[in-house]
Amino acid sequence: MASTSVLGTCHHDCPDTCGWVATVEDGIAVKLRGNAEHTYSQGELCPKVNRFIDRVYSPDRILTPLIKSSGGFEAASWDDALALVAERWHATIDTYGGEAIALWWDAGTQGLLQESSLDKRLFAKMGTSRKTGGVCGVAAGWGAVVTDGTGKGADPANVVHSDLVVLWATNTRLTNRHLWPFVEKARANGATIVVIDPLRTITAESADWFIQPRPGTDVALMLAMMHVLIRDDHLDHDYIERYTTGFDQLAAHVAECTPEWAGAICGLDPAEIERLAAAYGQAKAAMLRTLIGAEHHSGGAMFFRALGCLPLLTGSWREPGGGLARSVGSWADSMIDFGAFDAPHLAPGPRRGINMNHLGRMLNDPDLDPPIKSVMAWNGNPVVTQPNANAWRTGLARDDVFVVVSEQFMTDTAAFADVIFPATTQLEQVDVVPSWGHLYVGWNEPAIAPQGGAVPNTELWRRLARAMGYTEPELFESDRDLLASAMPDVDLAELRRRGFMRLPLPDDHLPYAEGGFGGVDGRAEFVSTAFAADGVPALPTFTPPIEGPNSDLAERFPLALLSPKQHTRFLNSSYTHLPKHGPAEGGPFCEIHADDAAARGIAEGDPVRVYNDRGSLDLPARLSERVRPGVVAVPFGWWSADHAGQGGVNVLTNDGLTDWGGGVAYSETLVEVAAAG
Ligand SMILES: Nc1nc2c(c(=O)[nH]1)N[C@H]1C(S)=C(S)[C@@H](COP(=O)(O)OP(=O)(O)OC[C@H]3O[C@@H](n4cnc5c(=O)[nH]c(N)nc54)[C@H](O)[C@@H]3O)O[C@H]1N2
Ligand SMILES: Nc1nc2c(c(=O)[nH]1)N[C@H]1C(S)=C(S)[C@@H](COP(=O)(O)OP(=O)(O)OC[C@H]3O[C@@H](n4cnc5c(=O)[nH]c(N)nc54)[C@H](O)[C@@H]3O)O[C@H]1N2
Ligand code: SF4
Ligand SMILES: [Mo]
Repeated sequence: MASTSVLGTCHHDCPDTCGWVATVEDGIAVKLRGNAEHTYSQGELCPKVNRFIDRVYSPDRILTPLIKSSGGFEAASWDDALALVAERWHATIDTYGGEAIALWWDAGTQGLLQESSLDKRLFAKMGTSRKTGGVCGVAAGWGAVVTDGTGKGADPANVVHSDLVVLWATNTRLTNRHLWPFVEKARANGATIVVIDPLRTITAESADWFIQPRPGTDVALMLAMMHVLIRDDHLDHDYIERYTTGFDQLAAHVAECTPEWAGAICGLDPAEIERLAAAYGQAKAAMLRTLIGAEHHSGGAMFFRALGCLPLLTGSWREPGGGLARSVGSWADSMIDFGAFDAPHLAPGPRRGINMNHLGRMLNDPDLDPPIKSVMAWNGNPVVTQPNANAWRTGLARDDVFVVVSEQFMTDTAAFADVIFPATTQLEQVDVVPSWGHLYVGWNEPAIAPQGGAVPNTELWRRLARAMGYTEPELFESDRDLLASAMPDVDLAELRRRGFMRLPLPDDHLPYAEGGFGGVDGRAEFVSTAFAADGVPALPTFTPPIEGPNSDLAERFPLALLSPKQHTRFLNSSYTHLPKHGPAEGGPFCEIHADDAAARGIAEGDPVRVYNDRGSLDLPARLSERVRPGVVAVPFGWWSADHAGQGGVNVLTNDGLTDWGGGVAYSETLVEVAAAG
């Protein structure tokens, strides 16, 4: 039997970007394990991807194009499905213009090729609307840029050198599990591990110190920390002087932001805020670690902007193990030219931008001009994962909207499609995968042939371009040529042979030890001219949540709903439907504090209805000490079928945008919970 080992890289929207080794026997993948050589992931995958082979060979895979008919879906040939789509798109473009076609895609694969590459060219040529905004990381990134002038931060692996690790709005043990050993190493060296989260997560359970503020109030906590740092002179005056601007204005601005003031907003004991600020000020190398959770609020960008001010005050950027570690995705521009796939010259003219978070709303807008007549969705499952999901359901159900989806499975979104194209999995496609959790880039060599008629996204874009009758050579570039054009200075043969490669950054990478920020004169900015120009306060400022306890809505819907990732076997809404994943996670539920439950006559396990003006879900109640009074939590990732056809938790969530950057406020959602049944 011919057995080979093929090096690849996990493509999932996960910071860990693990290296893997597939064992292939007679063309069939029989084993997938972590690549023990991989410097960061060190031979381990995770409970999701350990069973990836089941996903690849699942009997539920979509393996031919499907066309919707009156009785459901019918298998079609590639030629027929492509011809139908091309005919409908040409008709739409002729009647309404290309902008009547809207795009939605996410990071279902984060591979350089298969996330978004040739699609940029095809849809420029068609003159479709552009996708703008983001569900994951744009508000965070832009918020960080406001303070540092660059979205770049510390290497999270440096956490091993820290003496204080603050895991702020991140559930490391679940969402970033390969960083946890680094955190434990810091603890073994004497570091204190702090978790700041409104939910007592599994990471909070493992911390030395858990701080549980009200959701959406962290900026007040940060301002109080700044107040104490300045009051007690826990400052690196030299660092502030050399590398920042606006300190005097900041000092005046936070003079009134006492721990008592913040304690009342955050629902925390002022003494605890004093202790946190003192610990932060006295630490030699305090690492702030955050990922995405905090951006899902109306003040999402301000969170990152304000957080960035803390290490500027203490100068902890000077220390290995200091600074602020969030997504390191943008460091990959040291190796990859992310503009290489753009081809604006192909576009017939300027193209309307549609924020991906508002496509659901816009599908229901009768006055939209031009109207949306077609949606092309790939690399995601928006009907489950976008907020205000009922707007998506009614919008995509419209008869006059032609929906095209590229998928591996019949997701809740695919079920709304008029045409579905079958997509390959990572074992079947070539790619290079940059990471947002570490400083290595991974190669993904296809281990097996594409299953059935499935094709990589890049091949779909080539086939669609041909079906549309286009001839520009840019639209047909091969995968290997695309990679070479985006990574001209990289020895791709070497990357392929080794499976991964470090970005060209030094081992002791300390980005701002000696300044080098991206603001005016290379400084970081306590006062932001960019924010002010856009109507956001120039100084870090706490603004109460728009859909929060002080809003009019709170009279009818007094409980704040959190809906974070909680499942070890799901990746967002992926895997939920597979037999060794969904059932093993049990099912969805609503966590509610005993006081709130008692006030509503709810006991453990009772059926409850969680509702607001956007939607309603029936769930079992779980009386829980993990949430504080006034806060409830429902896990995210379950499909509509797991909720008796009512949709996932996102039928309840808020699609209001963040203050800056075009992100969205999932976690700023008010609901009421009532006994049902
Ligand atoms: N197992 C697993 N791993 C995953 C994923 C998955 O679905 N499953 N998803 C991946 C993806 S796409 C991403 S973006 C990352 C996200 O990684 P993280 O950002 O670490 O995860 P989240 O669950 O989005 O948010 C983290 C925490 O933020 C908290 N939070 C919400 N609002 C607030 C607030 O106002 N203040 C504070 N302090 N905390 C708040 C939530 O309670 C949650 O526990 O995880 C990735 N990893
Ligand atoms: N309530 C709530 N909602 C959230 C979040 C939350 O914490 N709470 N988190 C938000 C965040 S941070 C994120 S990133 C989003 C994630 O939301 P989505 O991006 O929608 O993520 P998934 O649900 O994993 O869907 C990915 C889909 O891509 C498909 N796919 C994978 N690889 C390929 C490929 O190569 N080609 C094609 N064509 N398809 C492929 C998979 O089959 C899968 O169905 O969810 C957001 N929604
Ligand atoms: S999902 Fe994340 S933790 Fe799991 S194998 Fe992929 S990169 Fe690693
Ligand atoms: Mo995400």
